[in-house]
Amino acid sequence: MWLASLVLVAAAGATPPPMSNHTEISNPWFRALPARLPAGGYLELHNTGRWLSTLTGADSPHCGMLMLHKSEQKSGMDTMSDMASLDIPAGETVKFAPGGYHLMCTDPGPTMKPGNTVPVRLHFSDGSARIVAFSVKNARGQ
Ligand SMILES: [Cu+2]
Repeated sequence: MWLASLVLVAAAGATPPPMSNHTEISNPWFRALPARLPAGGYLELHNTGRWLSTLTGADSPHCGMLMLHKSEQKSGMDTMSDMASLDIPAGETVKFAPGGYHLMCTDPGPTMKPGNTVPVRLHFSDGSARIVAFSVKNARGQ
């Protein structure tokens, strides 16, 4: 019995826990725009573990598509590109914010209205996932 527990503890030390378990999410929100324009999704991801966490995508029943995007300025132009994945190193925090990393919700459903809350499932590279409730705010982030 004692030996069996010891083996279990050793195994737990060697195998990283699911990424979704050591990635804390704070301040998740969508910026809803009029006329069903795409809504930007913002949040902070904090990796509380000793292992890398890699976000690979997101989906929501309230969005046609939900993509990982990065906005940046290139030679004075605003550009936006797809990201296949985003690493959150052990112990670090990655912020999604207007003008930078964002989730892009195309063809948002009628529930994407300020005051509502919509669920989003975040996917990690080890196959784990986490469902997060996003607050919907208006264009001014209120
Ligand atoms: Cu975008």
